[in-house]
This record gives sequence, structure tokens and C-alpha cells, in this order.
Amino acid sequence: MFIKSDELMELPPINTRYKLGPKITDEQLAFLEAYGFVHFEGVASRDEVQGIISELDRIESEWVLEKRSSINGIPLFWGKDDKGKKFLQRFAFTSRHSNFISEFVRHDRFEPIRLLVGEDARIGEDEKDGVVVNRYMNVPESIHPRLGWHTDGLRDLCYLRMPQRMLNIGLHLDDCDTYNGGLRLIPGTHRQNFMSMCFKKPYFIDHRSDDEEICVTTKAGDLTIHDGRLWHRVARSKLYGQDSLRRTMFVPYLTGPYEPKSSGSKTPIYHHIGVAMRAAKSMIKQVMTRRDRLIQGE
Ligand SMILES: O=C(O)CCC(=O)C(=O)O
Ligand SMILES: [Fe+2]
Repeated sequence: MFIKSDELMELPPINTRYKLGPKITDEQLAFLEAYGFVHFEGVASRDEVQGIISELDRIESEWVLEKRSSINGIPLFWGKDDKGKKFLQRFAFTSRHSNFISEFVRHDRFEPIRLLVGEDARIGEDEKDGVVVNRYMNVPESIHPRLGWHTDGLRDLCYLRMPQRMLNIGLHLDDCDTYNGGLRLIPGTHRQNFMSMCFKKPYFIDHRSDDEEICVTTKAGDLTIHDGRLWHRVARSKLYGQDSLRRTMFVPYLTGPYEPKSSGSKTPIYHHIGVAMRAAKSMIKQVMTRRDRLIQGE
């Protein structure tokens, strides 16, 4: 257990969902400190969620026509949907391609979250990967049906330094219960030591459930904050095709020097590794399908 039992007695139940008010309360802070995540419900209205979803569909069709493979050096993850159509599974810099999304992420209601990250925190619309959207779908040609166990501190760990607190602010665009995959995390692991952060699980290839994991079940419009040092994964949906669709938008709140990206920016090394891994996986899948067909005499 990563949370001590006397500490647990003082804490609200782990499935507590809060309302986002003008300030992050002491209770919400204590919750985040202890468990490593906190869940706010109904932060975006149904109309806003619908607005963001339509914008994503529009951006996707523009990028299909432009045959875009990256934005500002950040690779776009193209897979195929249940109808075999090109399907963008990871968008980057979305708010720079949609006024609607840009205005939404800069809305006053998120000010308490910005302050939680830091007095001088800013939304990195042009930095890192910008405002990212993941779309998970469970179909054979999906390149993003799930995501294996990881912490988001890998880069720091590679430099043999302990990752500092990094808060991931995610807006959920679909209803998602345990059955429909969803975010799994091991509460309290953001306070683990260096060795545990490096070796508790093999990064990204381990998809097995953990006795101590919890599932963050969300409704469209909910917002979650999770500490990137936690061990977390996204489970595969037990549904198929459109029913298994899960969309999440991550807004980068940054402190430190301003480092904007542009069309000339280089692809970061970890994205090169990701591209190579996805290509290898897709090749293996194709070979296996061919082999199955040959065996079946098709
Ligand atoms: O989609 C999610 O909820 C989490 C995604 C995630 O952990 C990541 O992209 O690093
Ligand atoms: Fe992550």
C-alpha cells in the first residue's frame, strides 16, 4: 500500500468527485497530495463537449486532405477506425487550429487549476505538444486501443534525476466506465522512490491489471488532475468500434522558460522511438493477419 492506513482514515473516500469552484479547497489539495489525483465532475457542459468534438472532426478532415504527419515536429498518430477509414488517434496543438478550443481552455473557470500548478503557470498552447487530444478505439487497426503502464517521468529518469510533481489536466469527452476501458492508476505511487518509478513495471508493454489499481470512471465533461509520477495506464475497452471510443484532451500548464515550437521544430527523440515502435507493431500485426489467412486457406 502506498498510502498509510492512519492517513487513509483522515481522507475522503477515493471515489469522491468534486465540483470545480473558484478555488481549489484544502480538502481537494489533501486528496491530490495523498492519492495523486483528483476528479472534478461536470466542468464542461454537454454543448461545450460537443463543440470540441466537432472541432476535432473538422481538424481531422483538414489534416487528412493535407496528408499531415506531424505538427511542429510532433508526430500525429494515424490509425484506422471501425470502417477502415483514416482515423487520427493523437492530435497535437489543437487549440492553434481551433478558436473554439483555444477560448475554451483559456476560460476563467480554469484559473484555480493554473494557480495550483504555479502562480506564474501558463497554458502552453505553442509549447511541448500543445493541447493534445487522444482518441482510443478498440478495432484491429487502431494504433491506440490502450496504453500500457507508465509514469510520465521517463525523460527525467533517463537523466537519472527524480521527476518533480507534474500535473496532467485531462478533460474527458466521453462517458467511460470500467467496462469501457479507461484510466487506471495506482493511488499514492507519485510518492514512490526512484527505483520503484524506474522498475515497478516494464514501461508501456505491461497491460496487466494490478491489485492496487483503481479505475477513474468519468462522464463527458469531467476533468481529472493526475500527478504524472503515478503509475497509470489506459485499459482496452470491452466494447468494439464506435462504442469503444474514448476521447481525452490534455492541457499543458507550464512554468519556467517560454519555449514555443514552430513548423521548423525538430521531433523530440522520445517521439522518434514511439514512431518506430508503432511501425514495428503494425508490421507484426499485418504479418500475423496474412499468416492467419494463409492457414485458413483464403
Ligand atoms: O488518456 C488518458 O487518460 C491518459 C493518457 C496518458 O497517460 C498519456 O498520454 O501519458
Ligand atoms: Fe501518462
